[in-house]
Amino acid sequence: MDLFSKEHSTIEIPLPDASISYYPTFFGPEEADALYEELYRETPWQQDDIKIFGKVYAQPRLTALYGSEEKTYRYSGLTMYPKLFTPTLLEIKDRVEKETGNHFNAVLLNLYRDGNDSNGWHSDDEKELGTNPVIASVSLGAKRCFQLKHKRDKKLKYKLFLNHGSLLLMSGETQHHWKHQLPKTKKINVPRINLTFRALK
Ligand SMILES: O=C(O)CCC(=O)C(=O)O
Ligand SMILES: [Mn+2]
Repeated sequence: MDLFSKEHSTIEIPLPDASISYYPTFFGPEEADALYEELYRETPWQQDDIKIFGKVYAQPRLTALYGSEEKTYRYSGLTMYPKLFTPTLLEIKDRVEKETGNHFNAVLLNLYRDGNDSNGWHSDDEKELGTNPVIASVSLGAKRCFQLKHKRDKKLKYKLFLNHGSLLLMSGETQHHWKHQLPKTKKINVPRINLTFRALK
């Protein structure tokens, strides 16, 4: 076994009131390329409307929800009904579960077609996720900036660039105290796929 294998390098993000680990090379480059190609082509991407402060907008990205059961997921005035996990998604889920020791029964896929697609400030704190949800987020494709800000202490901010093939794990009280977003950027004109594994109660 190669103890120095890059695949196992983990970076603990040193933020107060949060528990966040980053695995920059969770999937090797070839594997990440193959997963990206397959998910890009095979996923039935949809663009839903969301409601923010009573106003309806088209979501600034495409999404798909998969799960092992028929549990619905509600956020921003939208109710999503999962499709059953595909073999590829089950394989990714298995790898994430083995590495993190957590169990997930749903995954939300996001497709950011280019830098004009985004995900605004939010916490993953919907009631379906229970208290202290664990969110495991896999990134494929374009390297995009992921930002975090503390809910009360406005001085506390952090940003990191999520690599092709990386995993970001948010757990503990992170969602109580922090918001995150994926801002628009003029610098990127290629797609990124993100998979956020979740445990719906
Ligand atoms: O695309 C990302 O990295 C973040 C996705 C996200 O925060 C979400 O789907 O809740
Ligand atoms: Mn989120």
